[in-house]
Amino acid sequence: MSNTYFPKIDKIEYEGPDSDNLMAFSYYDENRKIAGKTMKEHLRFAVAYWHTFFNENGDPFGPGTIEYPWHKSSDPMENAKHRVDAAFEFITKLGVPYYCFHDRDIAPEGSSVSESEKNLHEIVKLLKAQQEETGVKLLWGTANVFSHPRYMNGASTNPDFDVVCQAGAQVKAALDATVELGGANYVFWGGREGYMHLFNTRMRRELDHMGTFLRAARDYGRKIGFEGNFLIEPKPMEPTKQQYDFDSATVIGFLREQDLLDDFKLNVEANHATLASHSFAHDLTVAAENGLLGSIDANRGDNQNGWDTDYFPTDLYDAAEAMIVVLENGGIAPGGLNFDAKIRRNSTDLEDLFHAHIGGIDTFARGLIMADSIINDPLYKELRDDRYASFDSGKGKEYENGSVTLENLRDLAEEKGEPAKRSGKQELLENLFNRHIR
Ligand code: XUL
Ligand code: CO
Repeated sequence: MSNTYFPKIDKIEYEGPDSDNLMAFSYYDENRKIAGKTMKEHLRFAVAYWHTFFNENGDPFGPGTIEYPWHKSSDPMENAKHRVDAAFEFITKLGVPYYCFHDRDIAPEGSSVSESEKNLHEIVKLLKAQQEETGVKLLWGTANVFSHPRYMNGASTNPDFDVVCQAGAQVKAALDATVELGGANYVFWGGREGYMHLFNTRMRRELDHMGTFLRAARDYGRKIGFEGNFLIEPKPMEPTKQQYDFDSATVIGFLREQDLLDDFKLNVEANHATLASHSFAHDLTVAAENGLLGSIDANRGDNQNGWDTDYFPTDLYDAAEAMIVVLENGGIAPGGLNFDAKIRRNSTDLEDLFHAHIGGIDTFARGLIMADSIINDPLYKELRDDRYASFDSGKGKEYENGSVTLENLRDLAEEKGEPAKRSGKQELLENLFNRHIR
């Protein structure tokens, strides 16, 4: 493993909250046990190849601002090879167990389907060797079927079948790569699976095409031995004005309608949930309570504006709320917490990549500590359980079981009279939550 690109950085260690070393973890002690598992096992952190090793802080208004020393060649394949070395040097120094990629982040597109496959395969061999040497694993792979101009009208929902074929070729190769690298999950983020205007769109037809495409991908994946979860990553908009995978609830309805529930779960991203006017915890809860929480893209938006800023997560409240859902879900495995987050355009030192990840990791480690503490506060459980106690026995229980008619409800209403007021205790619960901030 190389020491070429970040020579001044040693392995990031846990030094505890009293250390003033900002190149160390204050809260993430990977071997510390919480609720019977180590922090490493709970959090399953992953580095996103595209933001951290590929994009150079470009935005829609201008080119990149950071120059990656692994991108010095004029040959994109040479750069892709150096990128593998840089990625594994970074990930091992950071000390997280996983990474995630799009096909096009790891290897450049060629001038034909087979040349693209060849490029991908060549890089996959290098990634595999690095995985074996370092023990770092692949959390998920995916295909970028949204950047190339051919996908301007969508990939699987494109009105042109020829474009659907191109998307199929890419997803097939990305599945091959994911399986070859032992990936635990495979993600579909429907970047342009939506529309820009209803006047030129047959929505029902596009949704059915998406279902057909996902079933074909599922069938191929299972055929080549992929045993992990397929994940859909909801997002309501951007780049299209209206995306079909709007939020967790919408995706669950779609999976049910398209008969995909046995193989697919959700990859919930914080900033996508907030773009859909939900909280991060809301979309996680919808997924978890339907048994479909597959994995998490950890980042955050900006309260001041609506778009997908992909900030690194630093908000302790958000992290604690998210980790409550994860703990109550019994964990996130075989998913994990992928930092689908980018440093700011004016963060131009390579060390900034470390600071960003250290901050995100510590935020979620602290969120985990707080979440465990809140869950174990008897008042937190009691207050919620008590609110529903009228359904635990008697007519309330019978109602839950479906054996109370509307006429019965009417008679019970008359018999019981006006219900007593019961406080929701919101402020008390918020204060209780704050008492667990450590
Ligand atoms: C885009 C986004 C993607 C997916 C993978 O908003 O989140 O990076 O996570 O395609
Ligand atoms: Co994402």
